[in-house]
Amino acid sequence: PPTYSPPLSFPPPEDVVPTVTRLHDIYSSPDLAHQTARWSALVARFKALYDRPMTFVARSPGRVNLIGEHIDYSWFPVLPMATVHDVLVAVCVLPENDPSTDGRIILSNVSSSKYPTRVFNTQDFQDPFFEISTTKTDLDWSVYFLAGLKGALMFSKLCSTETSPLPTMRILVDGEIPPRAGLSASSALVCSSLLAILAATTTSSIEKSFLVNSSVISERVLGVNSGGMDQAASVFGVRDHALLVDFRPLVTAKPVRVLDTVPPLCFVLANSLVVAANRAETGPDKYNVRVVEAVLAAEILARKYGVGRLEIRDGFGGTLRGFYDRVCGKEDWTMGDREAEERAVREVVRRVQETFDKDRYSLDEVAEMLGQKTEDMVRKYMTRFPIRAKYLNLRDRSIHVIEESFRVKCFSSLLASSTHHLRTLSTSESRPYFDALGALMNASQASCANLFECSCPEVDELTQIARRYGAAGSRMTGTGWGGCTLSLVRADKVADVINGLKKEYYAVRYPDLSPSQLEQAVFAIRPGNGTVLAKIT
Ligand code: NG1
Ligand code: MG
Repeated sequence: PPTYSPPLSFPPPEDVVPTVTRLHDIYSSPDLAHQTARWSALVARFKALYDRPMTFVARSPGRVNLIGEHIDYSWFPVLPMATVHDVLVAVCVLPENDPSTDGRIILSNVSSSKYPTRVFNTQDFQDPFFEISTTKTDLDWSVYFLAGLKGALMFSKLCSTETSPLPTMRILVDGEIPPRAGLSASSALVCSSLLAILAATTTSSIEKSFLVNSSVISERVLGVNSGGMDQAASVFGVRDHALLVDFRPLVTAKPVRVLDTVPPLCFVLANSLVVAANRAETGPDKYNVRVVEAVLAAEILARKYGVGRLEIRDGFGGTLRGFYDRVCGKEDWTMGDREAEERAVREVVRRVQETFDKDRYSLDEVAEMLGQKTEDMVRKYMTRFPIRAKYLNLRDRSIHVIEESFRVKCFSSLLASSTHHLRTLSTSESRPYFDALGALMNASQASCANLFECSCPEVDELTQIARRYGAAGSRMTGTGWGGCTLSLVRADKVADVINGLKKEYYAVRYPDLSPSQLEQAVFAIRPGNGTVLAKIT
């Protein structure tokens, strides 16, 4: 049977955003031809547009999450990977004495018809706490750039980093991450914009953890009370590896190799083409409500079981991780004795069930359990981020979070042990590992659908089709309520799964997709490298 040992013990990678000069340092061989053409086109386009060469590129990838959904904001570790798909922010900083220096930042996009050029005055950003207007229903693409810019200015100031004033800049963005698909194109644009501004204003080296923390907080100005998974995956990504991202005591990412097993593990991504719903305009009904449910559940449980005050996450509230650690009396999150761990999970779930005996509470009832007046509770937890909710479900959300965190623990320790042993196993001997990993993904999907209620019929259907065509496991990835599914597939089954999805999902629901739209909707995906700064020589 699969073993859940040895425990994960990887040295954390160096905490500095690398500066690279060759595309080999970013991409793997299968991607080099395409990327070489793409970067050359970008260089030429920049020169044609601005009549001067770009001098550096801040590059950040998207991410898919293997397992650990909606638990990052409860501070539990998650297991995403960075995608090869990325966003490039190409920059030229105009020197003070250049005749064209005009105090403007011109922001263009290679897809200029979809993402029109925007012009800003550096003067408008003299106060780093400037407002970004997010009242429009459809956010302009430039707000993600502005969030990154604001984050760079704000955090340099708060951390008293030596920075020069914001210079005149010319910028050209080239993104290859399908937007609104649950691949975190938004976070990739925030991270790369933030890095671009830092690179333009400071000569000191930039720490990955600084970039992650500042990107997480700056993306929140767009109205979503997000955890840190997307930014961590984007920044810390390592090719061919998933990342076990932990948020406590600091944000760290341990790379776990996923590709060199026999037969290789592959992942197939399928976009339901139902728009994911954590954007600023829909967050109030969905994502932000889940964050509040998780926080209030943690606070009520801590109060009821007298475990003491919980550490507060980003000035917002306690976390279920905090409660869990107190109950188990342990702070470190590695897999110990599996049976003992499972007993601990059961015990915490039992307490959740004992505390919340129904699945829907009015705000007044929640406030009473919390020992606060409703208006105080609303002011404290439900005003900083927009929320529209009359009822909260504390029980099912908490059970999902606790059990999902255990699935992450099992999945990551299985992967770690498999990379130590699987290469020496025959196909039939390795089969139980695939089945065990797949079963964890399937259980995650069921829990997201039934307890966390963040899936949707189209996404459920994609996972069922993928399993029917041979996937070991299949689940939604990202915020949900649409977006993508990720399936774990053995190399020899990848084509079957992709063809099955095309035939039974896309041909039925989206018969009018062009071949290239179809290629963008369903494809095999490999983990790629994280954020880099590329110097153009
Ligand atoms: P996506 O789907 O990329 O927007 C969101 C959150 C993550 C995490 C997942 C659910 C943002 C920017 N990201 O991801 O932090 O909570 O949902 O696991 O809101
Ligand atoms: Mg997003």
